[in-house]
Amino acid sequence: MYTYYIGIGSNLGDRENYLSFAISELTNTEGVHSVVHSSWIETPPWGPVEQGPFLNGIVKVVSSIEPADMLDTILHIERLAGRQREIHWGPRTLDLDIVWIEDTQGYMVRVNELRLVVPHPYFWERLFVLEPLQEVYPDFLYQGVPIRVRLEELRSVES
Ligand code: A4P
Ligand code: MG
Repeated sequence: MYTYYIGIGSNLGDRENYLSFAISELTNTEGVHSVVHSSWIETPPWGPVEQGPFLNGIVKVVSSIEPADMLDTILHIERLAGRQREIHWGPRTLDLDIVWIEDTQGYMVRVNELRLVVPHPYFWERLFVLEPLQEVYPDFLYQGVPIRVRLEELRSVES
């Protein structure tokens, strides 16, 4: 069994509807035991592409699905939401990224494959990931640093 923390985002069309759609698809996926999500937060676009604001959150999924199959599951849900891959880091109806995985003992699961890298490479730099992650996982630590401390650092750089 794994616990997945999946980053979710949308900045095209009816954003809230795409996020709800993803939640119901994940909930109805075979091998998924529970789905809990953070609140949705509106965030300014991060990165070099000029685009509209995102609605972001984190979805916590407990599941027996193996990581590579979970990637296929989320890519399938993105396609169902009409996601087209055009611009890297560009606007999207639905983006699902596996941010963090733990095993049953609570140990982090690392994946380093061509198709899948976990922890997600930029997650520790991104307020739009860490703010909702803190909501569903307040005791989260990365390399010994509590998420609350990291958020303070990132917020002080931003302001
Ligand atoms: N892939 C590798 N590792 C993973 C993983 N941990 N989770 C591969 C999911 N996929 C992973 O992804 C391309 C390929 O990455 C997948 O086919 C999978 O095999 P993609 O979603 O098509 O490409 P992308 O989204 O353009 O790139 P990427 O790196 O996912 O972009 P990001 O990092 O998601 O950035 N600003 C705000 N405020 N909020 C956002 O949500 N998102 C982005 C996109 C930019 N700015 C943003 C936001
Ligand atoms: Mg993505």
